[in-house]
Amino acid sequence: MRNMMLVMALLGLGLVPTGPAAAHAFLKAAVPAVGATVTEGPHELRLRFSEGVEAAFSGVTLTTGDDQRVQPVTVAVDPADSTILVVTLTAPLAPGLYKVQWHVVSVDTHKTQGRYDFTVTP
Ligand SMILES: [Cu+2]
Repeated sequence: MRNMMLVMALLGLGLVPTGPAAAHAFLKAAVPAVGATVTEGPHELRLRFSEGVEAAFSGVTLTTGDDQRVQPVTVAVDPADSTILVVTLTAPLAPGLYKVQWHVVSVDTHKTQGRYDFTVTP
């Protein structure tokens, strides 16, 4: 009984890998890519997940290497593909390190979250 409750709690946190059938939304790809170094400052970020995500309960926080928040114009689900979150920026990103933190609720209502960095060089 106690073990079952622990499993349920961990499932709620998205910490138990339960295979493709569970359909949690994990980050599959991103533009700029996870860990990438790009030479042109992007004007948007695209995060592709393994499942469709719910825009109302999903978000992306972008900060610079020295923890300054970069406020996007919008964070929205791509109208053509519900597995993609699009972060539209006010201007192309200046050179520097950027940290992306994401949290999503997939269409099956499960929460997942993660983070990655990328770098813009002059
Ligand atoms: Cu799930």
